[in-house]
Amino acid sequence: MFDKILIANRGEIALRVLRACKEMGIKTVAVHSQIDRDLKHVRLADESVCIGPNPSPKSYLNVPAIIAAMEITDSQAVHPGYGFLAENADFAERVQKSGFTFIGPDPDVIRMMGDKVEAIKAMKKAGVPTVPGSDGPLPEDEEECHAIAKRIGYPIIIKAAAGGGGRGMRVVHTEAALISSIRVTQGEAKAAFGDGTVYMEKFLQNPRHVEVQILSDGQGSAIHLGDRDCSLQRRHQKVLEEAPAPGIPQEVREATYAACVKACIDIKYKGAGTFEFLYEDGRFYFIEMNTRIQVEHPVSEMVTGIDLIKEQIRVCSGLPLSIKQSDVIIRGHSFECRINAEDPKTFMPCPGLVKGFHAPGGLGVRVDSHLYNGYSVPPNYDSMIAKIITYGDTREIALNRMRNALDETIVDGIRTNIPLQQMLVRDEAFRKGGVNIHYLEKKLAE
Ligand code: MV4
Repeated sequence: MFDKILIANRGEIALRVLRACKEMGIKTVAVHSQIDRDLKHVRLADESVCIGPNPSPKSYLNVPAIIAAMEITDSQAVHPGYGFLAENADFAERVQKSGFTFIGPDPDVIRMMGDKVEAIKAMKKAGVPTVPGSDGPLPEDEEECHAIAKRIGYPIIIKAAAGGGGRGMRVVHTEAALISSIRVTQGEAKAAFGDGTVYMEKFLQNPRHVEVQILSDGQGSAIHLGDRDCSLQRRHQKVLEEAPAPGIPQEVREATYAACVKACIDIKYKGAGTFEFLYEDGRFYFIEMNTRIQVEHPVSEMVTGIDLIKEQIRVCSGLPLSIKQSDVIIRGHSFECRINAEDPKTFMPCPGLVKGFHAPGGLGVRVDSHLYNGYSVPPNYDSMIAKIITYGDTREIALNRMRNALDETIVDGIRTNIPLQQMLVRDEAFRKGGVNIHYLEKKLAE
């Protein structure tokens, strides 16, 4: 097992990783930008290193500074958290070539999943259900593109191979709009990612976003930890997540899990990973794989009792998983509300001084947050300041606990999206379960 881990992130996830390290008896190194010197995890870490000025490219994305910090602190491994360098194959490779361990899959696996065309190809080969599509990059020839679209059937969606997470996509409803849409998407993809490769899929009109959590040791063993429903989102930013996804037939889920586990073994996946699916009319359709720990991982931890960060660290140190599939029992229900420092109506970020923070509590309530009284939310980074997670034996109990937890939370001094979350947990359709990816934006438009 590692003796010392460097945490290449900030905020709540850096604190989450630090807590896992402390439980495992692993020493910690925090790296931070200038403005982040008073972050909670920096105070709690065994050592800390300032890696640069506030803008992310000069600090949390500054690869030479992070590698240098690993060298001077004699760290053995780096945990990237989510965002920043978490899915950067070149970073993972630089870490390896410097003689350290990247806590995540191998660079070539990160690279393959970063190319959505390659990812879909690998998953389809492993038997994971995918969206009917071009099964590869679109050809230059216009007639061939028309033929592919006709075979799939309109509406279709053009996606950038280097995109993902909602970047570089365009829906096409008619044959007349096809070629210009392809050209515009190619141009945008080239400008945004340096790669103009695009592919085509059938556009699913009213799906849910359901994802499967996996853990894999890269040595032939992989397990799943069930699914999460992340359909409540705005502009591709998730707002409220839950586990398990409500109302999905057990045999449909089990078949999907089995395919995900097989795919992990096929590609020698190492660490924690998420298969993203669209779920419509009783069927799963793979769209992307995320090779990082995700923001919403706690809801899977709550319904399985498994510490995903500790398992990530274990398998990346070369140990086998501490649990086998038969040890994973999905029990009860969990919700997560993301609390952002933003205006609840305009969604504009609202950084500033937190004069008072009162966290909710009680049975089945978990708060993952780096907030404290007197903390100042900097304007330089993501506006998420806390995650409130609840658990209950039933969906209704967990949801009522969330309603009460939100009602007792106080964040004084800055505006937050708590009023939006309070509205959502009282929403009739959401309380019923199974709303689709368009529900929140439609409701906000009303
Ligand atoms: C789709 C789709 C419908 N059909 N693909 C958006 C984020 C990226 N991960 C994939 N996305 C979508 N891909 C097909 N073939 C609809 C979306 C989509 C979406 C997906 C998940 C959660 C929210 C979404 C909001 C708008 C569009």
